[in-house]
Formats: sequence, C-alpha cells, structure tokens
Amino acid sequence: MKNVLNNILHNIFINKRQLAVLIDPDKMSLENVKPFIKKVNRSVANYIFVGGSNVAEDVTEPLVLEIKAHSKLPVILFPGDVSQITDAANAMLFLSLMSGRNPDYLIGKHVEAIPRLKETELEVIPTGYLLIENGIKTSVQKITDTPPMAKDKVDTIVNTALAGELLGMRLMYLEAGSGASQPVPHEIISAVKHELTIPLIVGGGIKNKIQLDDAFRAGANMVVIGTALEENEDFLHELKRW
Ligand code: 1GP
Repeated sequence: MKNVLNNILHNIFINKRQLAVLIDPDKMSLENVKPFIKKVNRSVANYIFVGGSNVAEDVTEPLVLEIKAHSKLPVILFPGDVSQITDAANAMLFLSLMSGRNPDYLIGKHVEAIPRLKETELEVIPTGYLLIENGIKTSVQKITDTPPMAKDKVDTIVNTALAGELLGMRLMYLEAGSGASQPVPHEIISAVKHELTIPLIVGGGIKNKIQLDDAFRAGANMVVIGTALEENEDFLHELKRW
C-alpha cells in the first residue's frame, strides 16, 4: 500500500517528531547492515532513507533488500541518480533541485527515470529540494554543478519553497548537504515553515541531540541524519527516546 506520505501527514497531525536515518549505499557494506539496523530499530527513527551522490550501479537494491530483511521501517529512496531506483523500497522522493538552475536536476533526470519507475510499484513523492549554503562545498553542489542558496537570502529561500508548494510538491527538503559543517540555520527553518503548508524535512550536518532539537523546535517535521551515525553509531543509542 502506498501510505508513506499519508503516514508522514498523520504524524504531523498528532504532533509526532519524525526522524529518518540516511544510509549511503556507497558507505555501508552489506555485512554491516544487520548490526546497524538493529540499533536503528531500537531508536526513535521512523524511516530509513537510502541514497547518495556517488553510488555504484546495482548496489542499492541488495542494500535495500538487506535492510528490509532486518527492519519493518519504511525504506524511502533518496536517490542521487536514476540508477538508484529499486522496487525493493517502499517509496521514493522525486527530488527537484529548486535551489539550482540545472535543468537536469529540475526535470531532465525525472524524465530519464520514467521507464524505470513504470516497472515499479514505488510510491513516488514529489519533493522540492533546496540546497542551503553551509560554509563548505558539498557533494550535491559538486555533482549537480549548482551553487547553494545564500543563507542570508531568507526571502528568496522562502519564495522558492513556496513556488515549489504551488507547483505541487508534496514535501519540501531544506538541505545543508551531507557532512555539512553547519546545519540549516533555525531562522531559515522557521521562516520557511511559517509560510508552507506541506511537510518540511531538514537535513545535513546534524551531529548531536541539541542540533536535532533545534531543528524540530524551529519547525522541521522530519529530520534526516546520515554522517553523524556513520561516524558514531552510539548516537543512535542517545536516540532511544526523544
Ligand atoms: C544528506 O541531509 C542528509 O543529504 C543528511 O546529511 O549526512 O550530514 O547527516 P548528513
């Protein structure tokens, strides 16, 4: 059943914080999946995102199958490329990089993805994706050849997010970039949240509970954490309860 987006909306309705653990297929070996996922299962995480910027072809599907073998949590593809699409997952964020002006990442890759998507039962969730400046050059910036949005241009960020909502995006993702030195500032999260009616996801550079709480307090409906858990799995232990 295609119920991931409904589940996200329901959790917002009941005021539940939502946490997604991001696994990059390029950085997680199959034999490490089981012990890692066992810890994820014991944490407050609600979703497992799978994706990355530099993923070799054909590694995503075996990874998703291994995750599914050890967890009942929904697996949501967060693909860096068309080759990462697999029917083994529950849903996919159909990301449009609205912070940039590279047509490939606004519409081109999406058209390329259609033949693959037609062969799947994936729940496809249109998602506006805004890369926000964090002080270092991130993989998203390098691979897509698009600059991040300046963090002092809050009005432009808000207007871009609103344009995404009006274009029909069902989710909006504020991204500082994987391994960012600074997460998305709370002023930006709250300004965007104030204007949007669709769910707001925030990720990039969140390394501890304080930053996580800050993002939720500012208005994030879901927070995504990847690098901090790759570097310190004990962080998951801290996430056993909110
Ligand atoms: C990256 O937002 C995600 O796309 C998570 O970022 O790896 O820095 O947690 P981190």
